[in-house]
Formats: sequence, structure tokens, C-alpha cells
Amino acid sequence: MRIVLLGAPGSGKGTQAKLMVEKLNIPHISTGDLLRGAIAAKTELGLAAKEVMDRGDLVSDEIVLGMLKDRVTQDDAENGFILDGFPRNVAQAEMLENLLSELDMALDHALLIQVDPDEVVARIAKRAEIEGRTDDTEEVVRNRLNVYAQQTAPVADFYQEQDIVTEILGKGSIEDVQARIQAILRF
Ligand code: B4P
Repeated sequence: MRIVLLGAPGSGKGTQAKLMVEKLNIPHISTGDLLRGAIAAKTELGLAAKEVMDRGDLVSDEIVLGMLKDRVTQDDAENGFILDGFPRNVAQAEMLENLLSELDMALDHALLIQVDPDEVVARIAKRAEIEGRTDDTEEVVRNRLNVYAQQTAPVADFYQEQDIVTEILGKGSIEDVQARIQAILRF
């Protein structure tokens, strides 16, 4: 099964993907995690990405696509994957479409996790206390929400045209949201 998770920053994409992996036995591919890995390893790509991420803006499509291509062509992704944080704009959605068609693959589902902006800000403030991510300050989170509204929300329309979008209510406990996803995907 090939799944894309869509939703605002802090909507719980990463949280839900980790729970789905246990049941579906396919890898969770998070472009945010891949980028944070490159930053931690202090690679050239990581250093370039850090500045952009610290502002809450999007890293260049070329960098992210290169990383993604390496990851989806690994053996463990042969039977499917859960993409979290990609695509982040319509250009990336088109690039993904081309990449998958080259590999003779197609997406099965785009799940759009819907959470109110106030809830997002509260969740990320809590995460900031625990993890201390440099892009989790209130000012940067507000910019990330603007970037989401302008660049990422149209990705849902892109997949709506392919009739693969399902909206998931992201409110409630982590387990409640997971139960809604499992009911949709029937696993
Ligand atoms: P991401 O790493 O994708 O970060 P995110 O949007 O904050 O995460 P997510 O929605 O997964 O929230 P989570 O489950 O953690 O992106 C970070 C940056 O990387 C971007 O700003 C950008 O610069 C760059 N980037 C990434 N991908 C890119 C791309 N494709 N192109 C260009 N740039 C890219 O949940 C958040 C918090 O809420 C957690 O603390 C969690 O515990 C809590 N939570 C989750 N569900 C909850 C619930 N039901 N109730 C209460 N709390 C909950």
C-alpha cells in the first residue's frame, strides 16, 4: 500500500505514521526526519537545509526529491510506504507522480489530517518544551502554518482530482485518530 499523509505542521502525521508502520509492515518515510538526519550528520545538504528549516520555510524541491528518490527505491519500500511531509507543494506532487510512474508504481491513498490552527500551536508548544526543535518557536510555527496554507493545502486538491483523498478528523487522542485511520484503510 502506498500512502501519502497530508496535514498542517503538528497535525500528527509523524505520530500516526509510526503507529501505522507497526500494523502495515511498510516503512515510514518522513522528509522532515531525513532532513534532520542530514543536519545532525552535518552534511553539506544538512547545513543548507538547517537555515531554511529554522525560518519555517520549505527546503528546495531538488534537495528533497533527491533524498526521497534514494529512500523509496530501497528494498524495504518495494511493497509500499507511508510518506509523511512529502509532497509539500504541487511541484513536489508532480515530481512524485513522475518518479512513481518511472518505477511503475502509483499511490493508493492520500490521507488529510484536519486539526484547528490553535490546537496545532498548543501541540507544538508542548513539543518545544520536550524536544527543543529550533523550528518549534511560536513565531516560526506561525510562518510554517502560513507556508502550509499557501503551498501545501493545494496538494490536497491535486489528489482530489485523482479521487484518492480521505479527510481524517485529527482532534481527540492519538488512539482516536489512529482508530479513524484504521477504519478507513481497513487494517
Ligand atoms: P516535519 O518534520 O514534517 O514537521 P511537522 O509538520 O511539525 O510534523 P507532524 O505533522 O508530523 O507532527 P507530529 O506528529 O510530530 O517538517 C519540518 C520542516 O522540514 C518543515 O517546516 C520544512 O522546513 C522541512 N521539510 C520537511 N519536508 C519537506 C519537504 N517535502 N519539502 C520542503 N521542506 C520540507 O505531531 C506534533 C506534536 O503533536 C507531537 O509532539 C505529538 O506528540 C503531538 N500530537 C500528535 N497527535 C496528537 C493528538 N491526537 N493529541 C495531542 N497531541 C498530539
